[in-house]
Amino acid sequence: MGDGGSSQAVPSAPTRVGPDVDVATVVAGLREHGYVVVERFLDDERVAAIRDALAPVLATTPEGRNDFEGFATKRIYALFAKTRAFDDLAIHPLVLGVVDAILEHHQLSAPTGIEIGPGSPAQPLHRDDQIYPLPDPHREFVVNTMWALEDFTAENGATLLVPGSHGGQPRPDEPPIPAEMPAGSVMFYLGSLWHGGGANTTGAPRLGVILEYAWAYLRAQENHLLAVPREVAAALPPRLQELLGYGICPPFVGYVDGRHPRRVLQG
Ligand SMILES: O=C(O)CCC(=O)C(=O)O
Repeated sequence: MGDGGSSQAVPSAPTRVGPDVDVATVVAGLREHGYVVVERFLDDERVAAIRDALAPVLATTPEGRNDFEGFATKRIYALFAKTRAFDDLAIHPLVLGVVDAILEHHQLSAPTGIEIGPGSPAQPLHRDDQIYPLPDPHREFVVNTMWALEDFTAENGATLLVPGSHGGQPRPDEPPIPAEMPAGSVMFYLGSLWHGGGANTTGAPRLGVILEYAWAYLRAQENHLLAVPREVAAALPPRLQELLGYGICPPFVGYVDGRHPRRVLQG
């Protein structure tokens, strides 16, 4: 009897997992498919608390200025200046474990609330790593998380993505699929995955928050040092401070007057 080793199919990593998933399973799914949805990571109570915290912020947030932002879409920039609702999630062990595994040294790049308004058309498909003009193929240097603050459906603008389109490929021909997920889910996706916000054909907005991480040797999309007031940053957990720019990348990228930036923050 042969050992059958060469003919055995390698089991595919899942793209949908439950909230008790481990880091290795998410990383395997990301490497194979470019995205993984962790369903119901947050319970209903937490989702409601986040929505309550964001409601007054959204009330004063203008709609977008171009096709990419979406003329009927509101974007909450400077998120960590405006709410404490994501402090623990940005440094959750599952999130950091996954981002550590793919990026090693990283920082928050573009933490943004995204409320796609009724009637909004689909956002152009794009890759989050495209803003950095580096030739393909390259190592993954962006990992994003999309936190669903209500059920994401094909109708209300669930993020559209092309499974397996990561790794430095040109824009794929096949149509994207909607990443439908129940409220409280978080979707991890690689910066090289082709995706975009979906069209919202319903009468209600679709609210999600992206916490995007980028390789720490790159410039973060948002300048957190100016976006988040220093006294706010000083009260944050140390790991979150680092992710918001008060950290160094080995050996010493990001120093301030020869010292670790956290020492400057602490005065
Ligand atoms: O809102 C979404 O579902 C995705 C938005 C997005 O990809 C972006 O703005 O870069």
